[in-house]
Amino acid sequence: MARMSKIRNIVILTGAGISAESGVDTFRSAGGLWEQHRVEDVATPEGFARDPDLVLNFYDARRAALHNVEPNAAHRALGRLEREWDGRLLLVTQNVDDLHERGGATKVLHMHGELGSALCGQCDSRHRWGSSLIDRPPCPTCGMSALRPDVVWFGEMPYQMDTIYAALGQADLFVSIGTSGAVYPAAGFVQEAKAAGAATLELNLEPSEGSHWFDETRHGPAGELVPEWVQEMLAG
Ligand code: BJW
Repeated sequence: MARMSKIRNIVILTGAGISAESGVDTFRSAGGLWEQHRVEDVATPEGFARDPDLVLNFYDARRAALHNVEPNAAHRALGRLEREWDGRLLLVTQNVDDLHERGGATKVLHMHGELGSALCGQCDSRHRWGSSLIDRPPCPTCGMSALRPDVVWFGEMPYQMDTIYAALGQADLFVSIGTSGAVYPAAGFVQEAKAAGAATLELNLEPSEGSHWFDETRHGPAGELVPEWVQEMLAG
């Protein structure tokens, strides 16, 4: 990878493709979640208002399914990079699973929220949450039965955008892993990083919608590409 010796600050963006080899469904691939469910029904505030049971069941099932999956070589490689990289590293994920953490990463920014968290629609408090929401448990803070999945739906603001844009503005290298580049603002991060002078690298099974923005693209399974790239970075 070009300019490796000058790289100190790395920003990594991951998407559903990094968890595909763990058995977690992606969204837009053949047979993916958006072929099984209408996005308007399960990933918008309007869909939740229309049919909360449908949405709560959808996320309860996905939360429960996390018990049956394990991190793969790509998650573990990023955990290793966090431990061994002596520059700055920000790992931003669009994923709501916890496979980065279980793969050894400790500082993960979940910009689209987490299945393991519940958000109170009444008082806005957020709570670690491991069980189902369909029976309308009370919010631990305000007591109202108003908990929803703490995930970011279309039309809602992703989490910690100020932190992400600040890191992109100082990045020497931006790496996008396993994301289709179909959803903003994440799809625009490569352009932000480029504007700040960062080198940009895509690691994805196939060319994403934004492949042409990257200086370098490598195509193949994340479970192979990510450990190879991490090894290159740590070898200097
Ligand atoms: C592998 C692999 C392997 C497979 N190895 N790779 C018009 C233009 C521009 C923007 C907009 C617009 N109209 C509306 C918008 C904004 C909207 C948007 O982007 N819409 C697009 C559809 C155009 N965005 C928003 O609304 C966002 N908020 C926002 O903009 O706030 C500002 C605002 C606030 C208020 C009012 C107005 C504006 C919020 C977006 C929220 C996205 N939420 C979801 C659901 C989260 C919860 C859940 O998990 O259910 O997030 S949607 C879904 O897509 C999920 C993902 O995080 C996200 C991205 O998907 P991802 O990760 O890229 O997965 P896939 O399946 O698409 O791709 C997988 C890739 O992996 C593929 O390329 C495969 O090839 C690859 N792959 N196997 C390596 N083994």
